[in-house]
Amino acid sequence: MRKLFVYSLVTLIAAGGVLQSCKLKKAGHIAVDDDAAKQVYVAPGHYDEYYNFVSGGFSGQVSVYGIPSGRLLKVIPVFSQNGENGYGYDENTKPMLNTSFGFVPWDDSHHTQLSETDAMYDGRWLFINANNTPRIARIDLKNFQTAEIIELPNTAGNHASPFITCNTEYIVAGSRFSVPTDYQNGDVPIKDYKKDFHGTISYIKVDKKTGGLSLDFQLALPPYNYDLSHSGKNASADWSFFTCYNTEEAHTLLEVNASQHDKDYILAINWKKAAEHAAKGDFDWKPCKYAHNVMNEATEQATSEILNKVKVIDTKKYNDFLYLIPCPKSPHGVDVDPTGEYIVGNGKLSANLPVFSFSKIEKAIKNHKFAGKVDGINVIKYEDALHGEVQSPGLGSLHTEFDADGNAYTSFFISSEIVKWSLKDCKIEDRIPTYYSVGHLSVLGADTKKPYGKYMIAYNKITKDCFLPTGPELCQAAQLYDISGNKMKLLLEFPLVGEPHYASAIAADMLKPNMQYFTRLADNHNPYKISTAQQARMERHGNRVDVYMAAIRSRLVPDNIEGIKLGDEVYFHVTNIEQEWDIPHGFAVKGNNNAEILVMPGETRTLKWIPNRVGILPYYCTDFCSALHQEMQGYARVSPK
Ligand code: CUK
Ligand code: CUA
Repeated sequence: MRKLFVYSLVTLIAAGGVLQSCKLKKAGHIAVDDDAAKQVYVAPGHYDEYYNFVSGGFSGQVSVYGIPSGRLLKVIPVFSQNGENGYGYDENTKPMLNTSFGFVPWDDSHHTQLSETDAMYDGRWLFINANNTPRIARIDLKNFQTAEIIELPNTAGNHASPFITCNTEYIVAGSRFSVPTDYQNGDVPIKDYKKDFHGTISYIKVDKKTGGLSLDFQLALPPYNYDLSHSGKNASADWSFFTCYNTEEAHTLLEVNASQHDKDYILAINWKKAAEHAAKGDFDWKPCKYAHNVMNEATEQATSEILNKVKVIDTKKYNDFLYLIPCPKSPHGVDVDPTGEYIVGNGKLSANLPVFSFSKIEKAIKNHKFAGKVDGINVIKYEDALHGEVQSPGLGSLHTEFDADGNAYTSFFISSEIVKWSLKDCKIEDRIPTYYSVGHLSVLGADTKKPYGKYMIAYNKITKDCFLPTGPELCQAAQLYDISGNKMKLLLEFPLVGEPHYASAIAADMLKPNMQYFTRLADNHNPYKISTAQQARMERHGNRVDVYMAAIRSRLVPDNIEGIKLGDEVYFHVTNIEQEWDIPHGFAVKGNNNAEILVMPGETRTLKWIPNRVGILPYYCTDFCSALHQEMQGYARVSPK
């Protein structure tokens, strides 16, 4: 009977989502204030105030928008090969996509996080997760390039990731899918889920100076789905919080079987204490395989190594640092407010929105007041942790963000709206529709202790009639709201790349002073670099041919290459010897079934070519770089063996 009820609730909610998204607005039917255009118009010669780093979802990349204009400034390739600039195709960056499974050309990225010092952005790095083949990437904000990628062993569905602690001590990552660990025999019947499957949470250390990532330790946990995470601030700075759904431990028909429990959990972890256990030796070294890829700045060449063991803390044995807090009903996001006191659990299927109090949680722990234990982990009573509930705010709450004035903003996927409420008394203050089905929100700066406020962006899943139709496949949409007054105001709608999940925004003034405009040739230590056109040459070693090529307006040197034979492996090492900002050169050779490349000033990039046809194959610069760009061409002669 209960099952039937839950099933119909789920169906109803699913249907509700469809109904809502079919309630199409008609072009021109949304009221926007007369001055909206003025607020988002950035005139030629002027810049946007914020960079907005938006996860690309199934594209695997990060896109960078200017706010308030909503203009797309750049796509930063991270977890997918990128046809625009050769990332993942050229010999220099290919190793960035290596994993313990081999080369993975495309992944799914969900959450961005900016590095912080004292719970404020410091403008150094941006982190993002790969969901499918579990990895975390670090992007260097001085050149907007992916600098490092580390794979996570014992993990599947790296979704509760990469959430950082407030001095960027650790990146925290939780597994959405429980699986047999890498050190078990994985060939087990799936029906033995409860016995043989495990959840894993990882703590990845970030080097203070270099940003370098290293996997410090992991926690072995009950087989729930660890969906999302957030770190504490101020009093709660030593804590990270995770949502757990599927506490039913179901492995089939999750839409019904994982919706049975009235309450699932928020898992609160004192990471400082956990790290002390790891330092004390309260762990087992477990064998596993995972990749660590690093881009060497001086040579612009990536290296990839496979590591083979990790410290795992068994939480059945050591559990004086983690606690479960009941949270209704299949929670998605868990969000900590700028003071660090309030923790919001976004129950997707829950009627009310619970707000927990960190000081109350601390008190319950101090007084050893628990409702019982699950898998050795103490459970705090719902009422003992609860600050209050926002009553019937909307349907399908996913994520909550905060401004600096004690207000929270929650996204509701099913009722397609954003609800603003007050943290202090959990009273609803305002609501505004989204077009359509909002996922994540970003109140600019909301994950610091002092949000910028001013603007909020909704990242929506369904577009329908927002823009001119483009056939069956539509881009997804963002909406920009003014939140400086009591009422939220819609200002702008703009299209996105891939699927936006979480996004981070930083004041542009913070990044501009450290921006690197081009590589000085003297700082380029790539072994295949040449510094002048005179150094251009071709070298043969067996069937390997190395062409050291210079690109400069408006020549490719050498421009005639003879002596290549069928069966050769040809490497074009193209150095762009320009020493001026914003003069890239491209390089493509006819019929190369590998790739093309794009080379920034002062850099060297290597393109591999295995010619498979006898004849004259032209090559040329693919980026219009001067009035004589069309003259920037050459011929390669391929002869029989
Ligand atoms: S998730 Cu996408 S709407 Cu992957 Cu953060 Cu919630
Ligand atoms: Cu170089 Cu066109």
